[in-house]
Amino acid sequence: MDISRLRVDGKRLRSSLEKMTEIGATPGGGVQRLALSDQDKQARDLFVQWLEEINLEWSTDEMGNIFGRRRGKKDDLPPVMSGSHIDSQPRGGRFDGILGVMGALEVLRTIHDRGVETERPIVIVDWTNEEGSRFAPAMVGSGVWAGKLERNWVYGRTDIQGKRFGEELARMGYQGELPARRWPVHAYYEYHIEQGPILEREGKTIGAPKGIVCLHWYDVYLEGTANQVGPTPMEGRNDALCAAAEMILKVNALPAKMGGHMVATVGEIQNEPNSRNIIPDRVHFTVDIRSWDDDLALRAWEDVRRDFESIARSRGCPIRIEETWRVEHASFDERLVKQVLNVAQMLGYSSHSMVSGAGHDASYMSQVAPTAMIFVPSIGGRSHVEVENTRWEDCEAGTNVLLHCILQSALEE
Ligand code: HGY
Ligand code: MN
Ligand code: MN
Repeated sequence: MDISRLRVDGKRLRSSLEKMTEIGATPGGGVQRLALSDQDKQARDLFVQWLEEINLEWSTDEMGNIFGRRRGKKDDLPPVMSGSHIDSQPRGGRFDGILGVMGALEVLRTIHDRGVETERPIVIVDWTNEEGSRFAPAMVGSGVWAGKLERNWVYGRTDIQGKRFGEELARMGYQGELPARRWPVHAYYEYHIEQGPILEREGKTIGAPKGIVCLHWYDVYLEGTANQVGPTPMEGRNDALCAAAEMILKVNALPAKMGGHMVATVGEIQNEPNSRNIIPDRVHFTVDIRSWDDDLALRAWEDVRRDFESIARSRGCPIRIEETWRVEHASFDERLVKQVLNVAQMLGYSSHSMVSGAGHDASYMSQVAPTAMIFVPSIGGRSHVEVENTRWEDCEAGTNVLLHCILQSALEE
């Protein structure tokens, strides 16, 4: 069989994605499948059912990562691995993460249907809690598996209701016996929507990122003095929300102040008691700083942290800061990145080299195995929103590139 003529079944890929979209579907046309939620479980159940349909042995480790394995002729060789995540953002998009899992599944279905034998085994993976929205930080499934995060620390993380990660994982029924501990991987490919405007602006179909920026996450807690808003004079107030407001604008001004390519965002805030006629006395907000230059991101944090402390002093609002999580910028394997570009060209797709501003499990995988990603365009550059969208032809194109990258690596001795 001339392997180079193999192509995936775009209709079957679309049907699987549409079935997954029904799980946690939101009124605005997006999905909500928060990590370890009932919707995450439902989607996982469907995923393993599909793995069984193509006779894949599957397993779950103690982080709930799901691995489906297809044997190779030389089955003891390190496998080629591909996957992403099933969990989503609140009111998230229909493609983020799930495209990479369904894409890898479509590749395995195609190989299965055509009876292709590969030298190396192939492993498909769903990584637990890539998003880090319900339980911070992000990418904990791949982070523990790669040996970069400590399992019990992750188990102890809580969501806004105080539910613990480890208990929710057990409740959901995907807390496996297998240790979440890495084993040798020959090549890891992650297929994902770009989540930005570059491919659409350049008119290109396939993105080949050279890597992913660093992600630094912080949590800031402020204490004020609650009081009745009417009788309490303005001077002498310790208004925790006003302190937070000043700090949030400092975060927003940080990239321009520091120069260099960086983004800095406050995405989440809780304000208590959150009543219109009580001066707020407890505020929590998050800070997300990203840059290709890890040192610049660290210097930026030190700078804004000094501002936070002086604002807290001047407003008489004691501050507590948690340096929650940092993952270094990821540099992908040059040979595999080149392979993505060559395969795109072989298949007749236009391509573009870039850097990923979004974090992915490939951030951790690149620290322990040769890694590359394949991007397809996000319409309007939108993601983490219900209107997130990618053309079906582009979904099929990216999956064809994934198919031939996996095959080329799996046929290597
Ligand atoms: O934060 C990110 O970029 C990813 O969606 N976890
Ligand atoms: Mn993602
Ligand atoms: Mn995401």
